[in-house]
Amino acid sequence: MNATTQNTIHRTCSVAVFCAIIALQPQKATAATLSNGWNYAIDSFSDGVTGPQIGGGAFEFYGIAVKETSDTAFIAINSNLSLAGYADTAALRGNINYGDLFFNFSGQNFNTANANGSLFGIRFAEGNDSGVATTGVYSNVTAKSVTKTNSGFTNLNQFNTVVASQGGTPSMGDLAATDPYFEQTGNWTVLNSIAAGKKVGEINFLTPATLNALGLNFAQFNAVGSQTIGFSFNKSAMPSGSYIANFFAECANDAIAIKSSFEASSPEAVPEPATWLGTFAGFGILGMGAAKRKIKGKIS
Ligand SMILES: [Ca+2]
Ligand SMILES: [Ca+2]
Ligand SMILES: [Ca+2]
Repeated sequence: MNATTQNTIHRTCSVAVFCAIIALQPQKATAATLSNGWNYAIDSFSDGVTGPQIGGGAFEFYGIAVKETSDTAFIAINSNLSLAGYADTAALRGNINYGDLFFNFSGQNFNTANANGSLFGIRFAEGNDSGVATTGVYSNVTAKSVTKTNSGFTNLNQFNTVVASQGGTPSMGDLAATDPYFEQTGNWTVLNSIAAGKKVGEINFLTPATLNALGLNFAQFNAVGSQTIGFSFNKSAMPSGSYIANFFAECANDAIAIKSSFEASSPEAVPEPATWLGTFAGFGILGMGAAKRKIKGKIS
């Protein structure tokens, strides 16, 4: 092997290592964006599809934010889509509305969590095509697609391709548009609506004044959609820990996901039994060790 060949190999390796490091860097905006206790996921402002208009139309979603106290979770959405939905006689129930808001604490991708029935969901749009009867918080949720009956996209790849071809930038809030968390291809694979679930709590809508008093401020991120929708629910309806939450339009004309976490609902909560057992076991071992040392000390 001559020096030139060696040098080429060396450079090729360096580039490969460099690329591997770059690939390990998190995608833009995956880190929590915190302000006044709210965690924001800001979406692309140019990926809402409204007929031929890409960006800024009736289906543009700008952001979602989450805040919590010891017992209450607050959700806020900034968007151009009203809670009444977009009137369309061709759409199921006469409007293309928000789908439902999903929470996934399982660490699995959306389809796997859905297959396991481990999703949680919130129906917040009364006029949408949710499979559950009333607004509220649901556990043991399974999800369905309602894009076909709402003049929507067949799959996410189709949405991403249409947006990019018209000069828009598709994104999924805290996730990249092509993140494998969601199925990208196939027929009617955008699961955007609750099919079934068990009701475990109610939601309470929050006025703009209440949201302001809670320190919500989408405008600091230039998220200036015409609608700001807010609601709260009791955290006892959901687990604590890290989650990915997301919602789509019923037509999948825009969508946002946020990565966040809930603290345990009561900060004074006693340790789990397993923790106590572990602690006693630890004391036991320490005690035995001390006893052995004593005995050893006496013998020697
Ligand atoms: Ca958007
Ligand atoms: Ca509908
Ligand atoms: Ca989006």
